[in-house]
Amino acid sequence: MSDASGSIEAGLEALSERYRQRFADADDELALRGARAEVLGKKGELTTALRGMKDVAPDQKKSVGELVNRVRASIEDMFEARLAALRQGMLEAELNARPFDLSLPGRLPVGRGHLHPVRQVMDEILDIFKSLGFEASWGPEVEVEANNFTKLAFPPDHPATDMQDTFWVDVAGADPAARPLLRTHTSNVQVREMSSRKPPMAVVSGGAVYRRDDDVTHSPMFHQIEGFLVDQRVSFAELKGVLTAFAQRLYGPDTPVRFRPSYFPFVEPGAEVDVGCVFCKVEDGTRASCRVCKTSGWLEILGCGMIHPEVFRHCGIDAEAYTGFAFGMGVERVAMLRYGIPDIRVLFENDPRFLAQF
Ligand code: FA5
Repeated sequence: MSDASGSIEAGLEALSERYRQRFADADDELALRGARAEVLGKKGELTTALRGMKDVAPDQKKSVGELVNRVRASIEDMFEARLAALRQGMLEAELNARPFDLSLPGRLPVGRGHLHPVRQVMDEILDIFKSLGFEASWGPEVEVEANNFTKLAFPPDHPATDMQDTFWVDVAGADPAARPLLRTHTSNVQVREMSSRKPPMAVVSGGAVYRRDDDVTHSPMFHQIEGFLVDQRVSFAELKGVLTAFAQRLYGPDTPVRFRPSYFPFVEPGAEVDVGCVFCKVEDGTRASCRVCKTSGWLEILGCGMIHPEVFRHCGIDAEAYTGFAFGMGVERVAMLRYGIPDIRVLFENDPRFLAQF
């Protein structure tokens, strides 16, 4: 062995020993990687030591070369072993640490939520009818054509059944007599209740309905409330009494209420109910005219009428023995009038700055 190769060999062994200690002393991954760069990096100590190779005798170059590779591999192994040990230690520390309590309150104060304004108004309306003796019921939003249209005496070519107005649900192989759709009104609850029980009954129901509508006062999804009462000898007088009591509870006891003739296929006679405009009422109780009521002094709030005998027959109720009335209203419309909201779409944008106002 030449002097050069002997001193390289001794140097490499010392280097290897030094880095075994350096790696052992590194107590995190960053320090460990720093130490590795110092020995194996481009300007690292091992690379520098190899510069001495040029002085090694040609016949010893091979064995010194092999030694260098062994030392490099052994430093690499020491590094990997220490890295694995550090990672294992971190994992164990994490597992042994006190568990993070997900139920702890956040650092920033979080405002309390509340019911959506549409839901608040819907509950208020339902409560008024419940206090008048109506019982609450429920109906599905995906309905068959018969319960939404046919049994309510809509003629088959009625424009409401048109693709323009109704969302039809495409079900392959569905029976054409039971085509599914998204209900366009809550009057399906009338059909379901009257088909499944015997009068007398007074029912109120609220929920989402769907139409292909979209502008500042019409939304593709909105909410309605439906109510109906069936018994012997029910007349238009009871309809007027119940709906007047309702309107005056909702808008105030001195609110004027009027009934205007109107048409719905499932009632006869049919009417629309208007209340005196809540926006242009002046202090002495008289009403001026305003933009919201289009200078008429009246606001339409619901549709109603005496249940058509044809609807009773479709639901298996004796139309000779029973009469009844029904009504339906848009909840968003009531909420918009109550809070002076000019555009229905803000009710569904879920902007917390808007919702926090209710
Ligand atoms: C009906 O839906 C009848 N089922 C109501 C009824 C029930 C009449 C029982 C007689 C007896 P109409 O299509 O007019 O009626 O809708 C009722 C209310 O829903 C409207 O006055 C309006 O306030 C609301 N409305 C209708 N379309 C929309 C829409 N796209 N967005 C928001 N509200 C709407």
